[in-house]
Amino acid sequence: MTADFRRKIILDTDPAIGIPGTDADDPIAIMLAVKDPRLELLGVTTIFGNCPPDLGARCATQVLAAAGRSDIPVAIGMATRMGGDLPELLQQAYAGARGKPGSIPLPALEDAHNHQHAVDFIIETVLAHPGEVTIVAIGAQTNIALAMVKEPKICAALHSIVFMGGALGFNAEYGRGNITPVAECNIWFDPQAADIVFRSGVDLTMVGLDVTNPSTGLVLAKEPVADIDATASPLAAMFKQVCATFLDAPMFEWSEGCVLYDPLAVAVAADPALGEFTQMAIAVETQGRLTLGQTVPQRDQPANMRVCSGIDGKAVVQNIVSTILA
Ligand SMILES: [Ca+2]
Repeated sequence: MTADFRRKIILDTDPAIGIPGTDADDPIAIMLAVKDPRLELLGVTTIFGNCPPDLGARCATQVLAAAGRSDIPVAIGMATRMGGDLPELLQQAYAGARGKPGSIPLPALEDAHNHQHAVDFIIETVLAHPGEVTIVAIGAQTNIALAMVKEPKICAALHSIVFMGGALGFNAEYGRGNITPVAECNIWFDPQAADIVFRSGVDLTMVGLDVTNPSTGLVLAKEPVADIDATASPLAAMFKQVCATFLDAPMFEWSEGCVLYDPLAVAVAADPALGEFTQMAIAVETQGRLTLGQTVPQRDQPANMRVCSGIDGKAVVQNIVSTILA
């Protein structure tokens, strides 16, 4: 890597800060995307997931402000799946605590986005930098799939997509599913969208539950979070606050600490040789009654993505923390 090269990325995310019952990994991924010197963050696009996308835009704006990067645009994306519906469990969650600001004050909505829809932001930004933009997708893939449908030229114009999503079962304990026994959240949230992305022909890298789990060491434990000096910078304070919300009300009972699912996708975008990778053909189940959203290896098909199959999670976590706090 040369010193003057920075990979241009758009971060498509479902960030929530200070909202009980949400994950801390999206805001940490935004912080890493801003701070990693190998990346140039062109914009943040929000999608439904941890919270609705308009609330997510307010959260992203607050994180960018803490990082001193209010110049980075935030565009609000889809509030539903491509089909226009929203999973029942999210409708219920958004009617409760996950539909409104929590313990961290947020800017008003009119101050929290660039007044352009995420789908159009993706299209315009990718076409403005042909061959250069990587989308790091760390939520449902609805915005990206709709951008591909609305302007198919972006498929040839994209450099690549790195996504956190899916589960293949390499890891018997964690590598199957987290929202259903066989499906991972981001893919299950909109299987039709993932199917379009997987068949797009774009250079794809999958960072799934097989590596984003406690067995690889990819856990930000309580102790290092407690050790962060919140007076060091607004970003350090935000980092600590965001982790505290998650540690107080974890989304999954996998471990004591924050599993850094989404930041790993950002880290892989910054360093494509970060772990071990396997070329595979992966399809998405879009029909199954019990298997909706399952990511299925296709033995007889040509590979359509490189799959992250091994990482030194402990080293990755240390690197992420030191990069954000640098
Ligand atoms: Ca996410």
